[in-house]
Amino acid sequence: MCATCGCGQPENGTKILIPGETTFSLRNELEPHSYHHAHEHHHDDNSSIQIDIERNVLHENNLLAQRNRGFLEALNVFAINLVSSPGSGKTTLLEESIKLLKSELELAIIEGDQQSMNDANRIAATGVPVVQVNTGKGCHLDAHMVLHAMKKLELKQNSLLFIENVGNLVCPAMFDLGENKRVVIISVTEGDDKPLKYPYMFDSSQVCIINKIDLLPYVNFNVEKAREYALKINHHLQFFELSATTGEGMKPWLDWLKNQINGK
Ligand SMILES: Nc1nc2c(ncn2[C@@H]2O[C@H](COP(=O)(O)OP(=O)(O)O)[C@@H](O)[C@H]2O)c(=O)[nH]1
Ligand SMILES: [Mg+2]
Repeated sequence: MCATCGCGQPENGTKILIPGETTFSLRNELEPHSYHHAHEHHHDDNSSIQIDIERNVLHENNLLAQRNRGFLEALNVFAINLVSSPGSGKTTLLEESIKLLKSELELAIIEGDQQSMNDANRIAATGVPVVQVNTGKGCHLDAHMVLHAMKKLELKQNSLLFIENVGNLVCPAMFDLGENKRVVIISVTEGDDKPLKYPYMFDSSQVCIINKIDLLPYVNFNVEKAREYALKINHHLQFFELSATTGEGMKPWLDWLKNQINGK
């Protein structure tokens, strides 16, 4: 078990796949100081064991995230970590963004899901390089998985890397992947109180996309309230309101991406 969030131990059952190619599994980069280290210590109660394991898991992840950051910096690659609940439109936003950016920028994508190649196949259809990470029981990507996926992708210099995290507004908040920016997406079908219910995700992100605005006439979602709640959690958040399917509001998002890369 991953003691930080209670999901399956990330090293077990994680697979990295490329559409049309064979699978490979992960080794632990930082053996022997593995996730299981803490249970060798003596503790008086269970809560202190829990805290030690959590600290070790996150400490190990943070070390690898720093390594990823160095890897990305050396190649001058800008990395975006896309986080949201399942179904908010991450893959659709990626598909549409890729179509509009691929003539100008070198792109690469890492897709995270517990199972299936569905999203990698959708991205592969756009013609850009993609790897799928299946986390098995794991409910988030971690820096170790991303390191292997980046190596498998053979990232080009000066490119833009999108990482679509596993759909979950809780656990991915705790795992730094070494990204340059974290972008949280909420869709208008999810309710405008999500920032209050899942504050850590909004606190750890720099950008918040409100997606599916084409559905606003049909749902009870107050955009101003959603923004107000999110800003209560993190007053630095920058917002984009868009519809990945109709294309409304896509331009400011794409301009922001291009500015990030040019201004880096
Ligand atoms: N109406 C509407 N539907 C959308 C929009 N973006 C995504 N969807 C739909 O939402 C569903 C989930 O989208 P997907 O991209 O797979 O979400 P993910 O799980 O976050 O990757 C699909 O049926 C999409 O067609 C949007 O802007 N408007
Ligand atoms: Mg998806």
